[in-house]
Amino acid sequence: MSETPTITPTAQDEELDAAAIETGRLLFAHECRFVAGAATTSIIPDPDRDEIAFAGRSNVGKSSLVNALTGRKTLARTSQTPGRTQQINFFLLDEKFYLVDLPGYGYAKVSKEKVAAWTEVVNRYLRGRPTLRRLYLLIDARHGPKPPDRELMTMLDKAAVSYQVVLTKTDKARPEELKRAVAATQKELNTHTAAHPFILVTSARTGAGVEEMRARIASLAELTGMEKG
Ligand SMILES: Nc1nc2c(ncn2[C@@H]2O[C@H](COP(=O)(O)OP(=O)(O)OP(=O)(O)O)[C@@H](O)[C@H]2O)c(=O)[nH]1
Ligand SMILES: [Mg+2]
Repeated sequence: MSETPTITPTAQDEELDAAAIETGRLLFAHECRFVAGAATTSIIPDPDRDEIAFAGRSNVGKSSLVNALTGRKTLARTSQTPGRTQQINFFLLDEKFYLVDLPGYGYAKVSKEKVAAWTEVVNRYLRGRPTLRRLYLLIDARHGPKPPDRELMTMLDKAAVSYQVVLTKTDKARPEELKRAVAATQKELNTHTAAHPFILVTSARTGAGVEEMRARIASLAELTGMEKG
C-alpha cells in the first residue's frame, strides 16, 4: 500500500471550504435506501427525480464508492470478481435524488451474452435519461483511461451527458502511476466536449477524496436543485 496521494481534487479545482465539506457530510448522513434494480430498461424507475450515476469498467470500484460516499459498507454489493453488479441499481438519498450504480463494462467473468444484454440496457439508459445530471466515470488510478473508457466518453459527448472522471483505488497506486494516470486522463479530457475538466481522486478503502466528492455532489445538487419532484 502506498502513501495517501498528494494530488487532491482541490489541488486542481476551485477550493472547497469547510462549509462545503460540512454540507456534503450532512447530505450523505441522510438515509439512503435501495429502491430498484433494473435488469431491463422497462423496469427502470420513472425519471421523476434528478440523479447521478457511476460508470466504469468491471471491478473499478463503482459499488465500493457508492458505499464509501454513503458511509454504508453493504448498501451496494461489491466483489473481487468482476461482474458483481448485473443490473442498474437505484439508491434514493435523503428522498431527494438517486445514486445509480451501473454494471461495469469490460472483462466481466460472466457469459458474453449476459454482458451484451446489460451493456445494451446501460447504453439505452445513458442515452435517454433526461434526469441524469452527472455521470461519474470511474477509472483505476493505476491504469488510466483504456479503450472502453474512451468509447464511453465519446458516446457521452454525443448524448450530451455531463460527466466527470474519478480515479479510484489510489491506495493501491504508486505515486508515479497516479501521476501518469492523471496526465493521461487530462490529455484525454481535452478532446471530449461533455467532460468536466477536473478529475476527482479517491480511495474507497482509505476514504481519501471521499469527503471532497460528497461536497462536490452536494454543490451539484444545489446547482441543479435536485429535489423531490
Ligand atoms: N484497495 C482498494 N480496493 C478497492 C477499492 N475500491 C474497491 N476495491 C475493491 O475492488 C473490488 C471491486 O469493487 P466493486 O466496488 O465491486 O467494483 P465495481 O466497479 O462495482 O465492479 P462491477 O460491479 O463488477 O462492475 C472489490 O474487491 C473491492 O473491495 C479501493 O479504493 N481500494
Ligand atoms: Mg458493482
